[in-house]
Amino acid sequence: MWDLLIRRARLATMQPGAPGAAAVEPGPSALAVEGGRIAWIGGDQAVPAGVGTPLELDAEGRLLTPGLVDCHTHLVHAGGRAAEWEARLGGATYQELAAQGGGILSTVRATREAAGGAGGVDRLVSESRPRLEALLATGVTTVEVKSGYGLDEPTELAMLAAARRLGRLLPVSVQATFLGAHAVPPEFAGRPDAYLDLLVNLLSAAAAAGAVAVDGYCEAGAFTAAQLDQLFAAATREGLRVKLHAGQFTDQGGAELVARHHGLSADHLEHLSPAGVAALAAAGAVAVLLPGASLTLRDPARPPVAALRAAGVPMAVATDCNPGTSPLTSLTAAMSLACSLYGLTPAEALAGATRVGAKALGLADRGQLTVGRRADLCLWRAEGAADLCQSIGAPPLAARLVEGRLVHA
Ligand code: DI6
Ligand code: FE
Repeated sequence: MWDLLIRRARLATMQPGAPGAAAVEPGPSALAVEGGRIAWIGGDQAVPAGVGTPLELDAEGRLLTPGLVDCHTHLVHAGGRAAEWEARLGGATYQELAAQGGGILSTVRATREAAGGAGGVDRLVSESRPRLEALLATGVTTVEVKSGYGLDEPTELAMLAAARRLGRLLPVSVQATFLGAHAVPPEFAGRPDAYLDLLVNLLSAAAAAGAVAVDGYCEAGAFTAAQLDQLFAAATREGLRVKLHAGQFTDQGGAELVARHHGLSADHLEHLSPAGVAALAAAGAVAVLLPGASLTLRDPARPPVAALRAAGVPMAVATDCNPGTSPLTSLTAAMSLACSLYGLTPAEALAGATRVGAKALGLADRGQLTVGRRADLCLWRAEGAADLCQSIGAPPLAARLVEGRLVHA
C-alpha cells in the first residue's frame, strides 16, 4: 500500500540523459511514495491495479521536480550589513571595507554578541529562522548551513547548534559545515598559523556538534592554499568532507587544493585558470556557482562556464545567503541569475539546484526522481525549466513535500 500517488504530473526526473531530465520531452507522469521514499514511477496508464493509496494528488499537468537543494548558505548569523552595501554603491570596495574592520568581521562581532550568555543559541535561531522560512518557500527541501561568523570555539559551536535546531523546527534537511577558516579573528591578528592550530583542535568538537563537512576561504587577505592544506588533511582524518570558497576575487589555486583533498566542491570560481578547471574535472568535484554575490558586489567577473561545461565539471547553483555579499533568500532567484548573469541554460540551472546540488553535499539519496530516493518533491505552476527559472520574484511553487509529507501547499 502506497502512502501517496501523484498523477497527471510532468516529471523532471533529473536523471542524466533520461526522458524528462530537461523537463521538455514527454516522460513519466505518475509517482508513488511509500515510507518517505519514491516507491514507483511510470505513466498514468501504467499505475498497477490493486496497489491502494489513501491519498491521490492530481497535478493537472504541472511540473514535478526533486525538492531543491541549496548547497551553500551562511544563513545562521546575527546583524545586517546594509550600510556597507550603501558605501559600496558610493564607490568603496569590499576589500577596503574589510580592511576597516567591516566585512566578515563585522558580522562576527554581531554574531558573538547574540550567541553569548544564556539563550545564545535561541537568539541565533530566532534571527535566522525567517531567512530559512523564506528559502523553503522557494522550494528548498535540503539546505547546507555554514558556521564561520564565530571564529571562536563557543560561537562556532553555537552556530552549528542553531543550524541543527533549525532542522528540527522546520520541515527541511539541514547539512552543517564548519567554516572556522572564514577569516582570522582580531585576537589572532598577524598570527594566522596559531589560529589554524586552534581550528585543527576544534575539528572533533565541530563534528560532534553535527558538522559533516569543513570549508575555508582561500583568498588574498584570508587563508592561503598551503594553510588550508593542513586543515583539510586533519579534517579528512576526522571524517569531514572538504568544500572551499575558491577564486571569488583572485585565483589562489583553490580548485587544485579541493582536487588534492578529494573535496566535494569548489565554490564561487569567478577567477579560475584552465588548470583549475582540469583539476576539478579529474577529481569529479562540483563547481558551485553563486550569482547572488556577483550581483550584490556588482562584480563583472564570471566563472568560466563554457570551459567547465566542456570539461564535464558538474555545476551547482546556490544562494550563498549571507549578510555581506549575497543577502539572497530565494533559490529560484539564484537559478534565474545563473541563467541571466552566467549563461546557464534553464535545464542546467534546475540540475544545479537539484541533482548537482545534492552531489555538492555528497548526498546520493536525493536530487533525482528515481525509485528508492527520498520523496523530497516540488510541484510547480510551470510547464518546464524555463518557466521556473525565468521568475525572479514570488516562486511559482504549488506544493513542497519532504519525505513524502506535504509541508507547503
Ligand atoms: N561568501 C563568503 O563567505 C564571503 N563571500 C562570499 O560570497 C564573505 C561573506 C561576507 O562578507 O560575510
Ligand atoms: Fe559563501
